[in-house]
Amino acid sequence: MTPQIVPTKPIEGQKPGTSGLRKKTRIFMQPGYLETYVQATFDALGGVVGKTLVVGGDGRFFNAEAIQTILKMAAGNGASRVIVGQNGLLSTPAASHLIRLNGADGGLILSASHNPGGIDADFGVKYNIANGGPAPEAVTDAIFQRTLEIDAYVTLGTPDIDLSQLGEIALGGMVVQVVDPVADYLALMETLFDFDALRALFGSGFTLRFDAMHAVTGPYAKALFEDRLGAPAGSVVNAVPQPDFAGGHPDPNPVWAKELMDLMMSDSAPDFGAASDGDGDRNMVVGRGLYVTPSDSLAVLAANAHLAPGYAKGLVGVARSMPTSEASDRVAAKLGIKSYETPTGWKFFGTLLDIGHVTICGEESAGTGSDHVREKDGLWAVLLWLNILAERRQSVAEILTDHWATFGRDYFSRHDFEAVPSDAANALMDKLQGTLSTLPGQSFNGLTVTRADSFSYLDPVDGTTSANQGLRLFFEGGGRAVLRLSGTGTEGATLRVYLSQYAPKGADHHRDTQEALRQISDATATLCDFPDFLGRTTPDVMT
Ligand code: VG1
Ligand code: CO
Repeated sequence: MTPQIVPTKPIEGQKPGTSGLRKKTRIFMQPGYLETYVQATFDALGGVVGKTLVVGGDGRFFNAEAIQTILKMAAGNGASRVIVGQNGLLSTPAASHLIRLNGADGGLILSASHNPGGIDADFGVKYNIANGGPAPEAVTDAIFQRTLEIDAYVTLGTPDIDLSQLGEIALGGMVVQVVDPVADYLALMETLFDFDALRALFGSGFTLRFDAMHAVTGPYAKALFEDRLGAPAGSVVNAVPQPDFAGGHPDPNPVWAKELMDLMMSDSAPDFGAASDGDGDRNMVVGRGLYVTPSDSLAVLAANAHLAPGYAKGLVGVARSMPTSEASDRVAAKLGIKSYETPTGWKFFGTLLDIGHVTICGEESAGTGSDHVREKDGLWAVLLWLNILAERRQSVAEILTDHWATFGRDYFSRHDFEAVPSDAANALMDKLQGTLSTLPGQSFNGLTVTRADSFSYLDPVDGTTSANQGLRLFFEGGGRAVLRLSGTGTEGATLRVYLSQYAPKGADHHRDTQEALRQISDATATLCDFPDFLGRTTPDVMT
């Protein structure tokens, strides 16, 4: 079979500096569009001749068609093997694991993560490197550059292949290896957690509700919790992946996982509630009557990880993204281990994990993970929580109360202003950036700014600098506001405002979160002229 060379034209509108490409599904469905991006990726890697790749996605609309396209292109470009999840499914952490386990050269993950799916919603493609993690900026920049100048892609004119059966199929000179998406991932989890203790926990009547949000974690969670660990049938809900996530927004936070939140706040709440996002890398954790912020979850996991067999030797270090609260830093300080503050995005943790500087990482956006893969991992976080609960024999609320009594509490919330006209969002950020140096000493709504800066990160391993990673305002009394623009939205701009307030040991740790953050929120709105730039002061989503 001779590869076909198909003329194409450059792709417009990709955001440089972001991992992969996220666009409206209909844009991806334009003839040649996905092909052009995939070819740009292959070209930026220096080609894929003789290489092994992992390919899979979260099952959203266009997943199946996109995988067929990619398989034919990989074959046309001379790849030797592609490992693909059965029916094209792979969660992001499972794909990361398969890349590592098989020593693959990299992988393509098809997902727009927590963004809605469907023909009128979002689709995405991202490339992961041989360590299993998101491509670093040098690679994403090379891909971006290539999208601007590309003029042809290469494919193989063959019929679609059947991905419903496990096994190997020849596609031109390439082997397509269809694997069970769940099995290897489950085996990895078994090496980290005490499955006997977890089975005993469920055997003792402990109750769980896991909401897969009609996305990719359904089959994983069912196999894990119900089949292996003995949780009663029905513990995992919304477990069948749907192309449009049943019209929902697969973002595990109190707003989009409202059904789960309502249950957990009710009299019939189970002991533990959790949810994951479209591609399975995020997690939400809820105790009976208590939502655990991702920042607190990271801190609690770091403080208690040694209770799980995979972390019994203790942690080397903990890393968090800059907007994430400082709760995990306090744990690291007490444990006498290193803590790192990186820009938003999992790729920045990769170098620290590879060199063994950290064991656990987390982001305020509901991502937590460890050195077992190079992506955040929703089910891993849930299992670590369950392992800790099995050992401590306490409720989530008791563990949190105890944690705050030991370390103090970092009240935290993120306020998102969505679909803001890009001009307005950029003007707001530009103005704030321009006035940063004048802010210290000034008061807004009775609160004085002590320090203000733009976050810049020097990667201690590869020596690269990432500037403009968010504007930070520090207030008297331990409060902080961070402002940055989202890199993952597909409509206008999303302004994220991250608010935190430290309540030290002995202070009141049981206030309403939004109430505890009110003064910082108001001061930030005044300082940034939200009414002028955004025409409003009320965010669309508060998590
Ligand atoms: C968001 C989150 C960020 C996360 C990224 C990818 O980015 O804030 O913490 O790493 O999504 O997560 P942004 O630029 O929109 O704030 V996922 O679950 O989409 O892989
Ligand atoms: Co995700």
